Amino acid sequence: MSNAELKKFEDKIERDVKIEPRDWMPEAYRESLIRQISQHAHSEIVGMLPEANWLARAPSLRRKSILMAKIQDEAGHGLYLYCAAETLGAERQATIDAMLEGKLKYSSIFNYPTRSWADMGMIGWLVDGAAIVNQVALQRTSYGPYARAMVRICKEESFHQRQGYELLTELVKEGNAEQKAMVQDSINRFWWPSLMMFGPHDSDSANGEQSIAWKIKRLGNDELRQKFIDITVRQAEYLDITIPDPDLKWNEKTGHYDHGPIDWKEFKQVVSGYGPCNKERMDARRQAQEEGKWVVEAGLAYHAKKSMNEAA
Ligand code: FAQ
Repeated sequence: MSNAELKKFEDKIERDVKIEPRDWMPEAYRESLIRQISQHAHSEIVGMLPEANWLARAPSLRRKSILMAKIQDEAGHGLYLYCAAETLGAERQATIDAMLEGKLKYSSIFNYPTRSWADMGMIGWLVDGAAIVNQVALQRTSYGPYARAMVRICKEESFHQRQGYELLTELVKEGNAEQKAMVQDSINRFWWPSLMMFGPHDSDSANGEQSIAWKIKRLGNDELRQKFIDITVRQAEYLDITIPDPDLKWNEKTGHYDHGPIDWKEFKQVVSGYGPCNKERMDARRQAQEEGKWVVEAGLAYHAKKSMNEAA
């Protein structure tokens, strides 16, 4: 690395010029991007599992079509993101293997079970809602392919969030007491894990400061979490359901909602492999790898033959 190269990189970051795959970049920047982008990709793919659990039990054809389209979108998001990681030299199978071996993470939220139909609405409203808040900021991330992937992903996540909220609105406004109770039970289980999606407090965020300096992350974990809470409380009021946090209250001085303490012990347990569904999720991904091997092999063989024919 020459000083001139580093200076050029820092100058681009300073002027908000995107870093592109062929540009010189510090090795630590490249590694941190591979870490974050591939974890993000894994989250999209593992995130398909809790919803797939309800596909065969959707209450109507309309709901089933929406859910199927959403799950397929998540697969697409995973693919854009694996491609973005590949532009940095991360071989796709190697990053997938790293996840299966527990060396690369995926979002903690997908290690919780989906017990009722209301959970399909709750995932759309809260999980996709939290993902959008995070990803809108990532549209301005400093690495070009990641930023561009985020633009399209955010548009689709917005549909996901709305279908979830619409599903819940129907359950609480047109449903019976049992259906309304199902929505309340669902938010009781999903509220705190949704707040954990934003990661540890900034003071405990190992990568945060450097990622913000490199403009990989544009906002800190706490600021994003607060934005999400501020948006979501009003939406919960409209649904007439209770957010399970007795300390949640509007703070006139700060212009934000204060919230109670997050259970970081639970978070650590889930990200280190001991959440309610970690084993089930990884078993399902391993099985998919095994059963899908022939598809990958057939695709690669087709591609090799096509390239040979073109070269001939
Ligand atoms: N779960 O130093 P920081 C979606 C890890 S979107 C698991 O603050 P960083 C859409 C973190 O990796 C959900 N691990 O880390 C969808 C780090 O460990 P490492 C995915 C977590 O990177 C909806 C350590 O803790 N979205 O799924 C979590 O600066 C519905 C210390 O943390 C993204 O990935 C967590 N919640 O900030 C799909 C967005 N939080 O890597 C299907 C992109 C933290 O050093 C259905 N990622 N960790 O071993 C990001 O914005 C960042 O990576 C953060 C973490 C904000 C997640």
